[in-house]
Amino acid sequence: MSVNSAALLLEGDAREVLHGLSTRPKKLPVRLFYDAAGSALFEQITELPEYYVTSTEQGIFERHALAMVAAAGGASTIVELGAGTAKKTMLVLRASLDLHRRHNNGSRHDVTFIPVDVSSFALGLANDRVRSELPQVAVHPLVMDYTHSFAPLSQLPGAKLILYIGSSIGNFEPMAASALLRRLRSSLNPGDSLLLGVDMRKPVDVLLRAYDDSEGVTARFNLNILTRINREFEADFDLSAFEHCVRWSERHSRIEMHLRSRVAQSVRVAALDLTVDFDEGETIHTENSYKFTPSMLEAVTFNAGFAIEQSWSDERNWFTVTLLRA
Ligand code: AVI
Repeated sequence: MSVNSAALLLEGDAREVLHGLSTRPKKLPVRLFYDAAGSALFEQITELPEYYVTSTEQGIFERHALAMVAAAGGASTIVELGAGTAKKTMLVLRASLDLHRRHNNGSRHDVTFIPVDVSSFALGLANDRVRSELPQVAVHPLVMDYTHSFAPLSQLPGAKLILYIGSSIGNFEPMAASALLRRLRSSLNPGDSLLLGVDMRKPVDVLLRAYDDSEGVTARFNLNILTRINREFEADFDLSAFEHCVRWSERHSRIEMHLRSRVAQSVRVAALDLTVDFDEGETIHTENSYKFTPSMLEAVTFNAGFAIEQSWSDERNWFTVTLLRA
């Protein structure tokens, strides 16, 4: 059977892995990074001094969370897409509680938090953290793949504030980013708003260091995708025969992560009945991380039907949190 007809019989990850390893340049879907080991490595990345993304965005929330929540009209339901360890979210929830306390004399469960993720493990962590640190907040985790549908969000009562932070939108190509935001917008009601965190362009050496850190955590994060394919698709990738490789693409305004084959080699992926041949130096493209200019941000959000209401940034303008209205 040819690769193309075999691909028709497969679904989801299997189909994409087969397709990605059979095309040139080779590629793998970015979501495969986030198994338990990959998610733990990503948490380590967020603590690295070189990975300015998390600390810079955190600083913006520390300074402006109250202004953000007030500008969003004091929505009492806060939805977070992609539940992380919720550090920044805690700042928004605290600000929201503050605002409600001032207006409603602090009645219990004024604020509802809905973390949304495909991983129930990630949701469990977010749930535990919010419940133990902010017992006044009602938490209702929602297991959902928001890259496909936002339909359940339109059923939620009352005005909502959606958080899509951490520059996760930067891992989508601009057209796909607009399409995702457009789907999100169609599930919002009048009065709902979106806080979107995006990473901005900055000196290339800063970007390269952020994605190729001195401790090699990002390299391990990148290589972990091969460990996952070995486990889930019975492959025999030898991790020592690949190296982490980071490039800046000026044309696309994005950081690219690749895995470069150190030697000419063949890799067997038994579960897909596939043999993958690599030339020496050939790469698998594993991730794009777009870095925005103000006009890129405007285009991506405008194409999704959103209007930018207000933006907050750090003093270096390295990161922007934008409040969008449908
Ligand atoms: C999740 N995402 C926003 C991260 C980023 O910066 O693009 C993923 C990441 N990849 C390598 N380091 C961090």
